[in-house]
Amino acid sequence: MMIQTIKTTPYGDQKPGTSGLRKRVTVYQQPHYVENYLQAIFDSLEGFDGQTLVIGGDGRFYNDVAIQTAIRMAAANGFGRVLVGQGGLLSTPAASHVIRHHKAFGGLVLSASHNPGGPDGDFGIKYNIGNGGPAPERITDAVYERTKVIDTYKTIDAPDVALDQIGTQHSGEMVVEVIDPVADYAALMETLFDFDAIRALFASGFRMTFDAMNAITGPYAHAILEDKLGAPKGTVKNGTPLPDFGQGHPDPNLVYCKDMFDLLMTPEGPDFGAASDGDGDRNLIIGKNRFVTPSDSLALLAANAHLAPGYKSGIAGIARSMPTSAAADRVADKLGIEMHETPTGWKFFGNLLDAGRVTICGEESAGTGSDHVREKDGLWAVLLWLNIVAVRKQGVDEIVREHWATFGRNYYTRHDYEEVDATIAGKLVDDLRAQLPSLPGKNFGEDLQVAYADDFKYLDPVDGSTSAKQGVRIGFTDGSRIVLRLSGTGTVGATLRLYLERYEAADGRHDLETQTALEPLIGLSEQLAGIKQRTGRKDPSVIT
Ligand code: VG1
Ligand code: CO
Repeated sequence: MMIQTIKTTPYGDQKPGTSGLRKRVTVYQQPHYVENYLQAIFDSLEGFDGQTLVIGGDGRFYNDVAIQTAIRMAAANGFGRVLVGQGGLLSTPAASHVIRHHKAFGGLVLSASHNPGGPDGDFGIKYNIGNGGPAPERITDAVYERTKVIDTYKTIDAPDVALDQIGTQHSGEMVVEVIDPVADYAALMETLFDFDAIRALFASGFRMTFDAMNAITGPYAHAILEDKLGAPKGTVKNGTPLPDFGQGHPDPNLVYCKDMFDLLMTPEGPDFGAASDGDGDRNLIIGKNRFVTPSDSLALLAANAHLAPGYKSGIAGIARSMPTSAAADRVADKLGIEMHETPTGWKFFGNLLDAGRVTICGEESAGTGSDHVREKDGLWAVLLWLNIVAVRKQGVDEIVREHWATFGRNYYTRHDYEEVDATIAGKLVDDLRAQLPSLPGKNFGEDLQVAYADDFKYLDPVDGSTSAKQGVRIGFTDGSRIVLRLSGTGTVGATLRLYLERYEAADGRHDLETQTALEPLIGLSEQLAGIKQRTGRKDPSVIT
């Protein structure tokens, strides 16, 4: 095997964000851009000689090109074996499972998740470690440092691997196994959930619609929901992964899944609607006449997890990202289990899951998951919901209402301002940060008194590492919160995320319209941060 050492020069913009390096496809298409980043990853790792690397992506445009490059470079850098999903496909949670199941050294997950794809869309590369989860900051920081000085990369002169052909091939001396992307994952789901109960639910006439958004979950959803669980053919919509997601925006929220939402609000509509994002790690859950906010979904799944066989002996603890509502905290409190608040991004859950301190994790951005893998998992959340509905023999709306009547309701919304001028956005957050010391104790209107105001800093209780500047948060004595942070996944300008939350007790009013319920906080956040005034925007780009 002739290893080639190719000269290159650094790019200044290869800093991994919340979840890997996400850029426009046109940026990734620059000479040596992919190679530089991959070599920087390999240079930041130790001890992989002869080991296994998992590679797979969400099938978006450029997936195939980057995978062939990655395979040749893995061979040149000394990996002994690569496991790659057929067609280059692996959903993010499936990739996490394959890494764990086959005891791989790590994996490359190629995705820009919910960002649009195609030649003018986005692409992304993320490295996951041997526990199946995204590399922690210690590694992503090292990768970034390496990208700044990289001057050579290693590859081999070998033909492309036939990605469509399941079975063993070689790239140079390295073994390449093309695997069925669905099989291992589907088998794992069968160990966690009561498939008989869900099958009986479908057999009884329960109707569901699942939108795979022309993205990666199509093959998984067809195989699990329709083939194994007996949901009628046609339950899964847009089930073939397309390189440009059919020109859609594979973000399962109420903007891009508006049609499904509308359908679920009609009497003729199905009983249950769900969707997942580009790489299959997010979930949208809508019951008949009831959209479940992701923060509520986390709390509900945690409270009911014991109804599924995989969690029948209970859960060890719950973790949520800081901006996620505190609904789950009330469940943890009642169950008497650990509760953790981490920075945004799944990489911060890995240590807690590995240490067995938490079983279920979630983020307000439509991500929920458990210790079965080390990524959030869209279909897992859907299956757990179905399992709960099947066992409780109640509809989603009824389950949600009972939950609020027991724990109270955390009204919650997120306002995104996308593609804002980065300088204005940075200054806006800095200015709000500067006000923080003066806020505690202050009253705003009749009900709002500031209890604390800070910039979230996380101390990892497992390895003692710290992560500062993870978002500005202003908490009030009644449990309300205003949180503001800059997105770490956008590819153009800056995205400001404003998160608002208000608690209403178990015997309080649970039927207010969300934006109305949060109006005083929306007004106050404008008064304090001045997003509209400073950006000139009249409204948020997306409200979830
Ligand atoms: C967003 C979400 C965050 C999520 C991340 C990756 O990050 O807010 O909760 O973990 O996307 O999700 P940010 O930095 O833009 O707020 V995924 O499905 O895009 O891999
Ligand atoms: Co995703």
